[in-house]
Amino acid sequence: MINQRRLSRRVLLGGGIGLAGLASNLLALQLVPKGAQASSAITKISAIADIPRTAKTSNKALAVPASFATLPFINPVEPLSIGFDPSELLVTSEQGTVSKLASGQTLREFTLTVTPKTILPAAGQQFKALAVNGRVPGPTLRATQGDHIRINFTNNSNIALGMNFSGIRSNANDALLKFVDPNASIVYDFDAEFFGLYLYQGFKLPLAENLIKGLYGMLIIDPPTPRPKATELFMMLNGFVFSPITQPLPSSNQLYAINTVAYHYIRNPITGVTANQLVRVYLANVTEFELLNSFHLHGTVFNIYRSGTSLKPEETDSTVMLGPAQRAILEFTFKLPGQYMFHTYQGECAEKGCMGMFNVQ
Ligand SMILES: [Cu+2]
Repeated sequence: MINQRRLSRRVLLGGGIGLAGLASNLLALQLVPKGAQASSAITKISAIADIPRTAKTSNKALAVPASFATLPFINPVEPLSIGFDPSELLVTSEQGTVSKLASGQTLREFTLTVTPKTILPAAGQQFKALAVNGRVPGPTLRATQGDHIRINFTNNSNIALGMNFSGIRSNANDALLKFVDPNASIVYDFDAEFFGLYLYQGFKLPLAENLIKGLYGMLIIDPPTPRPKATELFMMLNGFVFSPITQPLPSSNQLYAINTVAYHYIRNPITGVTANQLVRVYLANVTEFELLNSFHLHGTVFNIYRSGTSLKPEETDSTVMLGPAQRAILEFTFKLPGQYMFHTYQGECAEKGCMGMFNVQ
């Protein structure tokens, strides 16, 4: 108990102080009864992402620090009501159906289907999304450099749209030139030529509402020699606008999140991480309208691999800024057990949902 208290104080002192309100919120975290903290530890993380997980997440409503009660969008969302759980999205990736082409090259086939879906980024805040495979973000697709990727894409929405694969050298990327009609399908074929952290992103008209509709997901191309073993997490910084989009376009969103549901990882802190264990976050910014979004982590520093296209980190920091559609791989360890908050450094975005917590053992 003494250690716990001393650690909390240290995290408080070492954490970000630039955001008004966060320090006091963090202080309040120390006051949560131990039992409440334990009951909130529900997210199980597999050691590496491509090991099938047997752990299940609990969906029960969780206690949050008292001072968080005044924040907008803090009330819990029942994952079963929207058909996907951000605790699952955080740790789940797809390897595709694997076979060999006549050339001997590995073929990975994925299926992506766009369907209109009403989601709940916060309690009582319905949003009409275009979900990919029933979820926002769409599935994290994973291949290895040298593979051939085939994506069987079906548009079950009522508007024409196409999927773009950012950073891939292929004319499969001309989504704007190859809109897929409602209830029609197309096959995207391309090589996983260079390792990195990429995006797939839908295009439709009007262009101004592309990202907020939820038409996106990560495409990870792993290097031929895998990165070191780590606990791997997939986080997309996203946002939503509930009012109709009109000209002039808004300069901000009305709700922000990591993986769609505001404050999800505050109510459901990430567990399964121990001190001195390597954590790797695949981070992408798909926030529309803001010029920048960011990820800041308390109490440690991370190596930053921008776009995931290098095996050498470009910098080491506790904050990374990302423009729209930019990505980075972050690697870090926690020196000591305890609670570690993460959030965007854009204050408005943090106070409207873009925050979370690690409970490190
Ligand atoms: Cu902070």
